[in-house]
Amino acid sequence: MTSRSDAPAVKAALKTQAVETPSWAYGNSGTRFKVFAQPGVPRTPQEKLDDAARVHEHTGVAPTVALHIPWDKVDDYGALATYAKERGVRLGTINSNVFQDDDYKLGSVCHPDAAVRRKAVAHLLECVDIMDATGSRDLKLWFSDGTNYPGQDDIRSRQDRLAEALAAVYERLGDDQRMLLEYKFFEPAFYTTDVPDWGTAYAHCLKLGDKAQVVVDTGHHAPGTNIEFIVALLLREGKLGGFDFNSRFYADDDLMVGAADPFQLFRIMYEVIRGGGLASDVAFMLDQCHNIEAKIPAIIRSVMNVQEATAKALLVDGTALAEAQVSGDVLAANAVLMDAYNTDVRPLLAEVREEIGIDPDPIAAYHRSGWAQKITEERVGGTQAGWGA
Ligand code: PSV
Ligand code: MN
Ligand code: MN
Repeated sequence: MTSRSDAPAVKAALKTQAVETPSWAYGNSGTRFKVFAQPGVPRTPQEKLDDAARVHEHTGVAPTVALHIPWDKVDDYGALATYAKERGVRLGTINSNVFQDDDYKLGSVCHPDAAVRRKAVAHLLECVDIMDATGSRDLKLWFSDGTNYPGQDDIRSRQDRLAEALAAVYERLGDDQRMLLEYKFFEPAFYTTDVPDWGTAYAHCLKLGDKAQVVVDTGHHAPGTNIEFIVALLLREGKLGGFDFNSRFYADDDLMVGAADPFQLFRIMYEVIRGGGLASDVAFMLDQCHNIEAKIPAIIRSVMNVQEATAKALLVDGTALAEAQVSGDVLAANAVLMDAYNTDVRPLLAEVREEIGIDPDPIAAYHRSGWAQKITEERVGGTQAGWGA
């Protein structure tokens, strides 16, 4: 950990942080009540990459883009990777989708029918093929599997089926590839969910091996859950693969990260730094939907929110904190954290941006760039992000 006077080290750490943006955040999205279409949204995976390249250009720290298959289905993933590279970004995590087919009404990899399970596993294996073509390191697995009523299916058998499917996919991973298992406590299933919490994800990943890691989506916990504790614990066990960042007021709201509770984001980033997770393989991904706000500036804002929380966490005076903790000075220890949290880090981040040769105000720079006008004129009939498509 750095001390407060260690500005060059703080700046260096901020320059190396990378935030992955999700392809689906660039498309139209909404709730089950209404999708409000926006002018200029991407019509193709390539156009999503064009937009992601703007986010990277203006923030300097968003070099990769997560894909969601089949929302981003193309014939040639190698060509898509080249397309991304030519625009200064790379393809990142491959997100699987075994939740939108009619076949998955009773589940995917946990479905009672072996034929449906085979179909789901085939999709997951296809995602690894795609990773081979794109050069992606991570496969993100989220299962909507679960039940709605007590007795609907056997909880233990479903865990057995899950373990079997995960093992098949794990086997297929290359040496440099990982699987990130995401948990979510409810929705769309309302009684049991087959991967509802970090403990379940951790237990499966532990059995599978080093290439299986847990991903923490910040919107996937019961209200009041201490997410930073989970982060600290998973990092300590070497099992934190990454984050799906977003914020929530109620459930899986998928709002801009740091919007609902910037203090929580700071506490999470503090534990990341404390556990050595900043300069490691932990993936910092966004998983958001911009239902009513303009998408590209919202994603830029989200990246900046992650940076601000990170900067504040880097400013925690580790020496003073340790002294206060050892001496049992509860108030002094808390004050050290709050001092860092209450620091206005925007001037520091503006300097960081100038030092890497970008505009100190990414949102203003985006608005000045004319990109929004250009895509509004050129793109007619943008697609939905995938939800409800
Ligand atoms: C599920 O709610 C989830 O968080 C998973 O990561 C999905 O893949 C993603 O949403 C899609 O937005
Ligand atoms: Mn997620
Ligand atoms: Mn979610």
